[in-house]
Amino acid sequence: MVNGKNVNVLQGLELHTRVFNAEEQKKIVESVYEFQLMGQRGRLREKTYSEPAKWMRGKGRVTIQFGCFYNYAIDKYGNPPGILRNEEVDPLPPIFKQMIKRMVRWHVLPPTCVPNSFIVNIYDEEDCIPPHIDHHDFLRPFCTISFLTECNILFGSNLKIVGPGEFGEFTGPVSIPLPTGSMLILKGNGADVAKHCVPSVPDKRISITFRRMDERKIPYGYSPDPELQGLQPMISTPSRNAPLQHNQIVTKEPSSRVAAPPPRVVLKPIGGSSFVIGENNFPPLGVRNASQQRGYKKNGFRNQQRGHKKDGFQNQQKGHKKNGFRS
Ligand SMILES: O=C(O)CCC(=O)C(=O)O
Repeated sequence: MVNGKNVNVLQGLELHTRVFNAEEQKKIVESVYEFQLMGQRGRLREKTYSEPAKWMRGKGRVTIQFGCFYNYAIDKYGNPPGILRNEEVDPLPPIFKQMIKRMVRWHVLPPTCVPNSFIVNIYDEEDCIPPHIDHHDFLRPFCTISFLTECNILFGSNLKIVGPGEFGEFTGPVSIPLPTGSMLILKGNGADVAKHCVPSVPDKRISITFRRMDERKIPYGYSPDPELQGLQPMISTPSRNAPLQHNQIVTKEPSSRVAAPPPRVVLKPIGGSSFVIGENNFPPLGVRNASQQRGYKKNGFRNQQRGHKKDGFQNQQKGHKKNGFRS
């Protein structure tokens, strides 16, 4: 109930699973760790990287912002939450632009709302994100992609903080699991009526939230990226599946109808259809060079790597092979 009326707070949410395969997830995660290291070494613009002091359990979420600087809360200069147009952050790196291209080509995001900014959230075990509605300095739809560890995201017009509030314990009417490699699209009521939050996560987790800035809020020093101009969805063949009639979020894995490659855009919750995607449409994400590999090992990411295995990369890999799901 919202203002005494029955409202479907899930309207507008879509969960697309297996948008990025295990190998791609690994490359993206490695890239995130490289940026984290650069941030720690002062090699990113000051506002790009933020690592709060770990003064309390569940309070240490690292953020890396590209495209614009989003001010989460009123700052010491009195700036309200929103995009700070005077601040500069680093531009979108290549691997993340490839991700954006895929979202548009696979009909996951419309060409009218191509993301031009994103925030990486690096959660340690027990970190959380409290209930919020994303600022309207960003257009709808926007999306968040999950890596390393599956967790739940809660939605509701009235999310409750349980206990003292600092510990990431929240409750809400709807809990949606976010599998690794999946992309959650937020628009409609799901973005604007419902709040969402991620309660304290069970293990290390990374999410990347891609958003398009409102034209009026674009930073003064920002130049549009030519690579992201004029992106168009791929021509698609409507499936013979009947459109889904429900208005609840539903997840499907890639269909086994098509021999190779299987469709990866798998869900359109309301009156949508699936798409059959042709071959060679998406080059593998991110080609790594030897020095990057060295950096990865040298910087202690091996431990993370073990974490990956524990968190199911290997299982996913087996799944991909079984289903012939390849780039
Ligand atoms: O970590 C997530 O999946 C959610 C991120 C989020 O809500 C945000 O960046 O505003």
